[in-house]
Amino acid sequence: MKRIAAIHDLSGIGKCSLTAAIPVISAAGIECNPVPTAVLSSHTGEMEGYTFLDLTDNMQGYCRHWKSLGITPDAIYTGYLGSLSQIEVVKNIIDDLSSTDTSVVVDPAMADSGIMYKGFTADFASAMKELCRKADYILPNITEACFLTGAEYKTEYNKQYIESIISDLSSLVKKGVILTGVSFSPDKIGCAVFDKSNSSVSYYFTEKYGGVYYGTGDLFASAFTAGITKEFSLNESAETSLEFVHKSIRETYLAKTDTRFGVAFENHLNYIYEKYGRKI
Ligand code: PXL
Repeated sequence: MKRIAAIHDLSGIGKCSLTAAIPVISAAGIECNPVPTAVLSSHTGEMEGYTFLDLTDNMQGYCRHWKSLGITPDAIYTGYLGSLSQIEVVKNIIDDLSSTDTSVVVDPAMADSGIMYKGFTADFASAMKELCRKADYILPNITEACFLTGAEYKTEYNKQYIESIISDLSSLVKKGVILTGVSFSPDKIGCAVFDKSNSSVSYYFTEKYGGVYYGTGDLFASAFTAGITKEFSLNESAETSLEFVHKSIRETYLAKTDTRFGVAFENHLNYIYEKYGRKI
């Protein structure tokens, strides 16, 4: 069985980070090995009074033990990181645990809707850019892409704007850039996929529902990393991830639940299993 090391926080409420990565990667028929970066009582968006236990000091020894067990992940997937020093630790872990066959996927989770998540600064974005240089694939949303490149954040834009951001990001990575949250019309949203092997940009869209849906970036990146690890193409992995997230958002939108608590992805894990689970 293939294995993915997922370097993320564990948030008790909100269905994001590890509570998204573990079920999605498992449904794909891949072992998910978590490297918890922090333990929070909930994610930090639109939530007050959450608890936060930083695990930076635990991470290096945790992964050194894996190394002593002869563990080499097929992919290393990083998401929300709680501090600048944690980025340095994650860079070392990638160097220690990966082989030439290990895919490195970095989701530079730090911002959305034009602003940084609570507690993050411009310094964090610079450090995250350095982490992106270790990646085969990165999956920023448009806000994160702007913080990484210095581009102006816009809510209305055209293909030229998107492709100029992608072009700036492409020098950071080895294989591809998946820019999420791309929308050229009020009723459609999706992603732009840059394949560095042939310099092509492909677009995928689904229906757009109003509202902010927490954890969907993590669900998308988890499904994407699973697809790549099962050796589906970059474009196929991105398209499946988008469809999976779309199904989960649609159900949540129709149920009118409090979106701070995450989307109803559980009922759509069968889609991931059908797409990826059967392939060795
Ligand atoms: O989904 C991204 C994410 C992950 N983990 C924590 C977060 C967020 C976004 O707000 O706060 C703790």
